[in-house]
Amino acid sequence: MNATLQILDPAGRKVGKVPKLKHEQLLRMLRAMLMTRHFDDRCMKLQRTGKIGFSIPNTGIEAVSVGAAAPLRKTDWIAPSYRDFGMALYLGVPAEAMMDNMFGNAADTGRGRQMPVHFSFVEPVRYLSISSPIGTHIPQGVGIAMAMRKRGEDGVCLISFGDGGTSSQGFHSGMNFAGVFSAPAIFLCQNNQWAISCPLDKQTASETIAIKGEAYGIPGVRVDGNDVLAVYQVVHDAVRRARAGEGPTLIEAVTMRMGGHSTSDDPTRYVDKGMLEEWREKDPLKRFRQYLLEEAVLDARQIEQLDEECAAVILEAAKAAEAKTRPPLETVFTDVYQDMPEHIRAQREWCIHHYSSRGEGVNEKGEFPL
Ligand SMILES: Cc1ncc(C[n+]2csc(CCOP(=O)(O)OP(=O)(O)O)c2C)c(N)n1
Ligand SMILES: [Mg+2]
Repeated sequence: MNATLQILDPAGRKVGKVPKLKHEQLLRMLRAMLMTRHFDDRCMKLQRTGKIGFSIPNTGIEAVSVGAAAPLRKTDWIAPSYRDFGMALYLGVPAEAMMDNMFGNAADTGRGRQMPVHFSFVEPVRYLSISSPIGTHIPQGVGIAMAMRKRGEDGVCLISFGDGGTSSQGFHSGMNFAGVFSAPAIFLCQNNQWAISCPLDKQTASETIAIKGEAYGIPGVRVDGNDVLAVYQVVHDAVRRARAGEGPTLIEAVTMRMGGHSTSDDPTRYVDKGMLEEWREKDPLKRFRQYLLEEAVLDARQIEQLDEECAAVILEAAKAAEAKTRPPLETVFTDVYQDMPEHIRAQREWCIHHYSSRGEGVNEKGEFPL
């Protein structure tokens, strides 16, 4: 069994070797974790008040996403899971761009074609479009890593997935290929104990998820996923190995999904209250905050101010995204072909004519509604 790396215990006390990080970096990590929690909270409220259709709770797993994003460079790639708000927020994606996706408005990079939470960014981070099917992005991420190597770049690809994702065919083929060809990939499994209502002991008979690396010739590391410094350290080491051509690493970040699977789920039907209480004590934000206070990086008032500032930024982002127009009907036909084939052009014209003739507000440019 793999030992679990911990640097901060649940009370925020140092129990391991602390990575050398500047105050600005620590602050940036705290800010991204706070932003993630507020983004999550705001999205839940927007969904419960009928303003957006769907969201994916991220509360409780902030340290995994932020700790894993922190060692990356802008030229690296991320093949994310849908529970990775913190990666985008840490790497500088504006909250408003993420809210544009939540509302599926005209400014959304996916033009409202994807579900909410299915972000896709090129700038300021190479963030592969999120896939709903579990595990399909794992071999895609390995492909990205191999492509960077073949081009002579020293980039790496961070591939993030859940405990349920390890039962997918994509996990097997991705890990196997990466192991054989030493792909510069980091496999980050966010073991949050559940795959919707399926608990970990029904997901796998393996002792740990990290141990699965052995079958593919890939080192497996287990880390406390609620300890942002420990996650940073193991991902930092894995990135260094991948960049140096030493091959991939499988990381199991042990954490807990503190909310439902999605806004369509009722976890009270299957998650034991006692289990939630136990994990609430291990809250990643509480722990990091305590550490920063003890190290005098920030005082309580500064943390409170930062928290309020993050809440305000998220609220403004939501308001701005809500106020934007919907994507025009035309966008159903754009972004696929550079030169639109004749049969698609004919469908486009039929579509615009059809909705205009029903009085459903489409102008000749395909803008909808008028
Ligand atoms: C191939 C496939 N099978 C089933 C589903 C339905 N589904 C959506 S999320 C999910 C659970 C995934 O759990 P896990 O990988 O642990 O990620 P988590 O949601 O816990 O972050 C399932 C079964 C799907 N999206 N794709
Ligand atoms: Mg899970």
